[in-house]
Amino acid sequence: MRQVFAALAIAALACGGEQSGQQQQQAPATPAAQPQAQAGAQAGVTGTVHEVRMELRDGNYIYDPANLTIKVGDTVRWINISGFPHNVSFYENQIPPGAAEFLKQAMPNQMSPLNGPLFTDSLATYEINFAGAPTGTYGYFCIPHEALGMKGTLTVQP
Ligand SMILES: [Cu+2]
Repeated sequence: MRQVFAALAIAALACGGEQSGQQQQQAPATPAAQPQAQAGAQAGVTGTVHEVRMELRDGNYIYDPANLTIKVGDTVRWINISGFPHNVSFYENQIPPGAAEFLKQAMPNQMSPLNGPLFTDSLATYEINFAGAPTGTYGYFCIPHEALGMKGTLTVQP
């Protein structure tokens, strides 16, 4: 029975991987040897988390760091520090091919496609995992503060 469950779990992971992008998942060479580990970790997730502060500092609304480079499978965690409400919205015309479809699946609680929710609570966090994400540079902004220059980029590397 245990083997059946493991096989089902692996099949489910494989389906999810195919849906999230056309890039080949770099599956670790551990076929069915570690069913617990495979069930506990989403396919392609590196476990690396990068934090970006959303902040009003010296009169400027900023993401810090404004420009961040990550690897496919990393997680970005935005933190609501001050000057909120803030959010994370991606520019439809400043993201790589295929990224809009990826983000529509990967962004939690979107207000509308590519637009993350507004955060009004101190230290609220917003996380996006980039497993299966198209590589390239993603431009994004904060809806309340775009005109005040609150913008950032993520560069996703293989
Ligand atoms: Cu803002």
